[in-house]
Amino acid sequence: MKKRLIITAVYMLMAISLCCFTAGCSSRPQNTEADSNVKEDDLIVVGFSQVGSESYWRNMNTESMKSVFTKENGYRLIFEDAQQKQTNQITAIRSFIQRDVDYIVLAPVVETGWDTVLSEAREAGIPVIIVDRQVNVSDDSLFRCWVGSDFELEGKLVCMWMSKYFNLKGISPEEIHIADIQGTLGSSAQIGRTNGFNQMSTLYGWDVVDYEEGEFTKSKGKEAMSNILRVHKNVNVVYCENDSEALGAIEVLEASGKKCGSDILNGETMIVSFDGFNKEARECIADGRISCIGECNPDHGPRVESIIRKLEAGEEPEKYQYVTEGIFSNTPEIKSVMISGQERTVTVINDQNK
Ligand code: GYE
Repeated sequence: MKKRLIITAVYMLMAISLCCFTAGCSSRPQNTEADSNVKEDDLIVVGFSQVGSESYWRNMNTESMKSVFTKENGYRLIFEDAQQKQTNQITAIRSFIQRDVDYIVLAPVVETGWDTVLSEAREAGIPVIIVDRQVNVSDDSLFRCWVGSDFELEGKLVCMWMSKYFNLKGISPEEIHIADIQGTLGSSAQIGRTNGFNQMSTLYGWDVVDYEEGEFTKSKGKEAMSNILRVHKNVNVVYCENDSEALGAIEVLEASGKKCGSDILNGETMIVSFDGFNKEARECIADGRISCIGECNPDHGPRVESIIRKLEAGEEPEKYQYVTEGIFSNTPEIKSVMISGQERTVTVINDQNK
């Protein structure tokens, strides 16, 4: 920011002296070459290291970021896709430091392993904003702030919805044989959703039959579902840690002759998942093949932009900013779920609003 201010001041002085020389100080500066340079140099340069393009959620998140960090809004965005690899993210951050960007925005693939590179950013005096998943660092002054979802709460809310549904239909805990298709191991979204699931399944006494890694992708979701079906013939609920995995799981279940739906007492397999903004997943909720989705909002672009505006104005943004999220389902009887004093509304998705 300091660098931009100095450059801007130098160009302003140049423009003023040019104006005084050619037309006297009473007229406004003409559109000189120096002016157009001022505009380019005045842009706030943001280096964004994105996880990858593993899921529908991720693509929407990328779009959200790209749509706000535009030249018209006063930014130059350097976007790097890490293809789900932390080493690529570390390389990207180092290249941002070399290019002396104004801000580094990091959507970290996993939580650990960031201390060294974030110290390098701090030494270079570049503020780091963490978005979506979190980092687990020894010193949290290595980043200015974080904005994203409470993944453990999301997990608990979905489990709470299931419990309400089972009570409503008179399904007892021993009848629940549930498998968890996990997201990328070590990512906050996986850690939180798995923790929420573990706590609630223990609390309710469900029979947890398996955990399989699905890496948040449709193809891995399919592999995971095939593995589960091979070993656990009795599985009747699948807790998918995102919609991409859920769509993969549904394909496999249907190909093996099973019907996806909430009526587990009559042989259906219940699918629950997270995210909720993808068209295909919303159609599955509307037609009953997905029973419940914990909302995970991907629209972080405007949130990160407002953090940068605060920092530019010399204000201190809140360190941890949690986005409030609800639940999507097709069951009108369950209107809300409440956990740890937090009540969340259930939005019913049907053919009209899918
Ligand atoms: O739920 C999943 C994506 O970190 C919240 O990552 C994000 C998760 C999201 O691949 O679809």
